[in-house]
Amino acid sequence: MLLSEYDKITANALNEELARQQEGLEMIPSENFVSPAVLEALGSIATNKYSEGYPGMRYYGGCEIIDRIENLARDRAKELFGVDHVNVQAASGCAANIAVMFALLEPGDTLMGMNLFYGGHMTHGLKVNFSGRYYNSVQYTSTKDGLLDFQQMADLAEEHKPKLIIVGATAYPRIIDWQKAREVADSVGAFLLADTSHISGLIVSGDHPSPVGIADVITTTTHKTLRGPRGAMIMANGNPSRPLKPAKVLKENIPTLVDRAIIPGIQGGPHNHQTAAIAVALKEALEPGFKEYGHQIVLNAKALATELTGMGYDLVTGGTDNHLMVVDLTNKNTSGKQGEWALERAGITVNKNTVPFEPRTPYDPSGIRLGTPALTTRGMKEEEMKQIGAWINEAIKAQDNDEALEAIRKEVKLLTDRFPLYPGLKY
Ligand code: DSN
Repeated sequence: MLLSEYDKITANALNEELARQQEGLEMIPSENFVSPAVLEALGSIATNKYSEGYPGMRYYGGCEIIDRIENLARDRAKELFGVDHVNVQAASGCAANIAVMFALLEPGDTLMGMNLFYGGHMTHGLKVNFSGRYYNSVQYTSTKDGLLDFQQMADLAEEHKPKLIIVGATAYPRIIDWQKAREVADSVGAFLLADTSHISGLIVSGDHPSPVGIADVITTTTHKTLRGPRGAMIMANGNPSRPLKPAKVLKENIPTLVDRAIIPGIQGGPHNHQTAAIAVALKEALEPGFKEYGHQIVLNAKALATELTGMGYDLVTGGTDNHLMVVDLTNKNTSGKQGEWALERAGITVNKNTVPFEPRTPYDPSGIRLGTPALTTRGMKEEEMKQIGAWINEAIKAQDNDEALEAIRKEVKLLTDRFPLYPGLKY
């Protein structure tokens, strides 16, 4: 039975969400739109199969074809990023990072990562996260200008001697200097984890330097700038032992340690429909057109940043070099929460975000975070960014004026109608 016949409530909700995605401007920088081919693989019968283990070493029968799919995803990722080993089974970014910690650390060991409220991530050692409760977490922040503070990182490393340093961000608009992070890690003999979740698509397009050959281990989600399904990958150089034997915590054993951390460490059966969709997304990322896509994400972000700065908006670090920007709304007499709400009613989806040295609270912070990956997937360019910048300004100024916000929403709809998303799709 078709979904629309069997469960109208769910089908209708999906149709409403489809309309929301089609009619609005999706500017949360960690979101994107997968291609119809990725969507098809994600909704495929591969979800029916259990396959705990790895290709050629499964705990279940009937895995021959799933092995082919997983090997395809792994091989494409290896080619795309130029690494020896890729694990494609982590359910998502948090699980990928937890697996790396489980692989390299014992409970109580010291790790160091960027504080979430300065642009880092929960799994980089936030005290209320697994990474901050089961390990002794030391958090670095930023310079007063919002830039990665390598001097502070080096000083904290010297003082606390972390076994693992995590570098990577969810709200950092500038290029990350992996080499400087490597120097800090080497100064105390720490492992270096590069969390490239936000920027892996830009690494593929050459718009951000790659940490391959610098970091000991690299994680990425697959659904952000990489434009795949929800999922994650863990990459390292070297090859895992086969069969996966217990291994000492040494750099050369990272592929083995990571594979063992995923299963039997923290996960069971891989999500094979997700692996199939990752394989398709990686084929797309290997196409020459993906490089153009990455370049355009950055051109669009820069165009939007210029527009907003020109209208007096205060951007953390003064602008952007990548796919996102964090806008401090303090000088516009509003907060991140109010700004997010006003923009949502105007058909523009963003998320409230803390700014470095945040004086407010994470639930009602000073800023909003905006990004261009999803709009770029729809085909929008600098001209549209200029118009969108003007609408953002109007919506922020309108605050609670429903009529003004509704008028912007209508204009937004006229624009999004020109950039169709999933034509013909209906649940
Ligand atoms: N939730 C992701 C983001 O929005 O950046 C990070 O996990």
